[in-house]
Amino acid sequence: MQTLGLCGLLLTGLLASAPVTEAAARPAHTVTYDKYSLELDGKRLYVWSGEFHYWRLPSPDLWRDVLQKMKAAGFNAVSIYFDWGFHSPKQGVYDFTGIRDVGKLLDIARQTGIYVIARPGPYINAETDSGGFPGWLTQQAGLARTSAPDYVAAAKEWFTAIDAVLKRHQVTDGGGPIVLYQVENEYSGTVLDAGYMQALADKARADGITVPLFHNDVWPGGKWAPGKPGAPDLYAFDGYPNLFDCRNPQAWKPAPDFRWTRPVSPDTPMFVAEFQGGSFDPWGGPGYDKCRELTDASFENVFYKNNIASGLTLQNFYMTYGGTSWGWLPDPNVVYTSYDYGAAISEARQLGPKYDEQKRIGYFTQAVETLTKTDPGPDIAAVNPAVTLKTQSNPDTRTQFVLAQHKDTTSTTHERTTFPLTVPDGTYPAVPQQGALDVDGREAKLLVAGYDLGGQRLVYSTSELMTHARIGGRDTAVLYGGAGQDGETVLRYPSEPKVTVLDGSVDHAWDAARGDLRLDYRHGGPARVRVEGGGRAPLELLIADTAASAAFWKQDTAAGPVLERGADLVRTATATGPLLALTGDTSRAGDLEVWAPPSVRWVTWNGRPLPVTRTAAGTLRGRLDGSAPVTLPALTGWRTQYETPERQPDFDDTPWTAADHTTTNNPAKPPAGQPVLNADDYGFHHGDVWYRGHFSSTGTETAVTLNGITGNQGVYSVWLNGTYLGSSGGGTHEFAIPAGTLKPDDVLSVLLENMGHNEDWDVNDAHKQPRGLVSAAFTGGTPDVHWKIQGALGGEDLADPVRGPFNNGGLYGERAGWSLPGFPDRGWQRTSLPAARTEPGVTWYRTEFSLHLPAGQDTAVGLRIDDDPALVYRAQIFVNGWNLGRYLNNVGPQHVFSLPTGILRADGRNTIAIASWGDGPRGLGRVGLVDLGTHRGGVPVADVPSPAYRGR
Ligand code: IPT
Repeated sequence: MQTLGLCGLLLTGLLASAPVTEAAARPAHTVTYDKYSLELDGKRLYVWSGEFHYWRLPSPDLWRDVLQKMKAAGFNAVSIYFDWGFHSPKQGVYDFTGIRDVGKLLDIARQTGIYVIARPGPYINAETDSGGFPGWLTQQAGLARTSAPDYVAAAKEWFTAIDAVLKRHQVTDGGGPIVLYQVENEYSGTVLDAGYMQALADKARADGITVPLFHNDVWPGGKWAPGKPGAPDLYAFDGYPNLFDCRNPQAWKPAPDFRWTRPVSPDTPMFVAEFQGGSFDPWGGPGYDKCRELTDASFENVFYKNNIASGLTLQNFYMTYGGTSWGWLPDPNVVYTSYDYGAAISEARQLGPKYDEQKRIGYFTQAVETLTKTDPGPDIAAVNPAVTLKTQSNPDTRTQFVLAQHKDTTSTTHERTTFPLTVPDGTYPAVPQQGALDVDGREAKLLVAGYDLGGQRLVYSTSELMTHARIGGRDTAVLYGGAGQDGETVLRYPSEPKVTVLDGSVDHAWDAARGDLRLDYRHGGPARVRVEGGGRAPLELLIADTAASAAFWKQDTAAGPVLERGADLVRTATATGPLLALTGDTSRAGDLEVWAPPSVRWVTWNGRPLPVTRTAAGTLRGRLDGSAPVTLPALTGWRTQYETPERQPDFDDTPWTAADHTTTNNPAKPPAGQPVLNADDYGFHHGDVWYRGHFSSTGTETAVTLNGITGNQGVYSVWLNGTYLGSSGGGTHEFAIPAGTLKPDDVLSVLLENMGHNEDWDVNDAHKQPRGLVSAAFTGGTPDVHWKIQGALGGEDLADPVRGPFNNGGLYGERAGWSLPGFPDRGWQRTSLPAARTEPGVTWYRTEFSLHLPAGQDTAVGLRIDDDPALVYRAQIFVNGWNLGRYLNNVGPQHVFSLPTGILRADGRNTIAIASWGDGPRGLGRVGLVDLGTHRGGVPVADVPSPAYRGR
């Protein structure tokens, strides 16, 4: 073995002369398609895409982290909803700066080398407030998602704004990443307005969108299939076969055979725009660990391969990174703050078995080009009738793809079988010829046969092919199968080749009559076989068990493809002359082995020289460090302050808005004789809202009946002249007026939590359901009430445009800057947690802490609240002024809140402010920081601008 030294000077020179990746003028490309696949510049593409929502990760540098992790797993595309409401606090006002900088997002996607499927709605659903509609859209008379002129004008306003950014980032228009554009979303119900669909498509085209347009049908029923009035170019559908009940994570539904959908749109590729990547989880739900179990690696294995074997060549997984519905982003009926979704990449950006399985299948789709053009073939009868063998084959090359699965895809039994196989290379009556093919529990196997693997001829393999590449003149392939399972690989040669088993135990036999080299083995971790001579280029087979296969990474570089084994993640590889620059993440120290062209002699890891030795097998091997330990500080030094001054009759509400509208565009009208109280009518769309009703009582009033609409899990609390009357969970409630409470000039104070607007899935304006008070009636009198209303400071004219429309509601503390860093809380009382509640209403808790997390590492930090679930209270968690969590102590299930780095200063001072609302004995339980995952590596993360308190 030879140790390769590295000259620091030379390295510096190489790095300095590294080519600039951004070409000055980026060439335009074509995106076309036929019935088989999408084509880029005429080259077929298997689109293997993951869904990611930048608006659920409010730290732009972390967008790069997520996209690099996707790219490293073999995704060649990312599908992105653009959330109208996230960008538009007010009609005519659009913000694409800071955490809303979608131009930056699309640049990062391009730099990462991942295509973008752009989904700007206007309606997106997505378990978010109003399904992505801005709050101001509640004030339209016309039915949303139809040709109603007010709605269409607004939708066009949004397209004008977002398309101006998107059009500059199309692959067709200067080499940007966008390859497809979706209009509307699951517009497949009872309202189907073709004029509206056509108007959206026309608008996108008028705005300069030149990539193909598509729509995602809710199921493969042919809604908006090409040729129908209003239909876009491509047809796509959605599929969530295991549905959304995470309480029963083992209750699988059968895997759908989508081959029947071929005639639905016969001339466009089979395209699933959303296929289940996890599940949402509602308030009080079982939590995302259960959703991850419902859609675990075995689900991906069985269902995603089944889709491939149905002929689908565009697949997008919803979600691949879910993120956080921070602030008031969640739709109240379906989700809470976390949108982890049980996805392959967790909310805290951690990778696990689901990521590994995506990678195994994803690498396969990207390595095997013949997969992009297949027709269904006849099923093969397995000897074991519990196993079904479906086939697809490429009409040009006759490569066969054989999906071995349980006849009942929900089955958990262990089946073994052999089967007959006919490929252009001949007929094999029983495959494998030794041992058997295992279908063990919830697994499926997608086998490839009759395939030109680089310079080799693969007759068949009962191992699955993860990837292959020609590296340094040698075909290198990674095969895998379940640990301990039999594997058999047959390769065709003109003459007998030489077989060398470098690692592991592999039997080989030469069938001179056929020219078959047959390798038999058990999958383990991993075997390494060299095949040389025989009239073909040399071959190296790396035969791993499923777990061991996850350690392989592959990238394309200017010097050709490279392969690595080791590390928790290899993000990028850049070859420049003899230098291979790798970036990636490690948690524990371990070896990294690199398969690279012979020109590569030096390796850097995260910018530093990595001493490597050349192994006997000709690869390079180095040792990577693990991460340094991280200690998070305990949260101490809490200060507390009760607010809720609005309950007092002498509170000055003169600056508040008079809630005196007598008419409204909103379809919900107030009761006769009462003013419009819907908070949305007054521009207060998100979070908490206060009402103060001034009236002159006669002294005979004994009760007041209020109707407050909060959305699921909301609350409102009522005070009369400073006396607490009680609270309601939303809806109509009668509050008794205790004797002696009335005065000549009375003030009824109501604090109401708007949990968010409903989605508009059914095209019935459900998002327009009022939020706030809708009526008030007294018993024993009919006083005339004059209402004032106050929500988030400034209403639609945001007081805090940096954090945006979803960050703040109208709590006194929010309006007074108590949530912000730098607020002078020195006068507040010191407290420790858990803390008792002193009065019904809202009490704040603040503290600061410093973090000095080790440089060059990525620690995902969470904030954890724990308390007795019998105690009824709710809290909003502000970190450096950002509302990163809403906690319902008695409802759950969320106790750990992800604090994205960038918002959380990894090296600096941080402020936590928690506003707790309740009328029980507890103000706030125990609060601490938790390490949700630490790796050496990561991406550079700049602090997100977080304006501090400046006096109000
Ligand atoms: C589909 C929506 O298109 C998507 O926005 C999201 O809501 C997803 O579901 C569920 O997370 S609708 C599906 C329930 C048929």
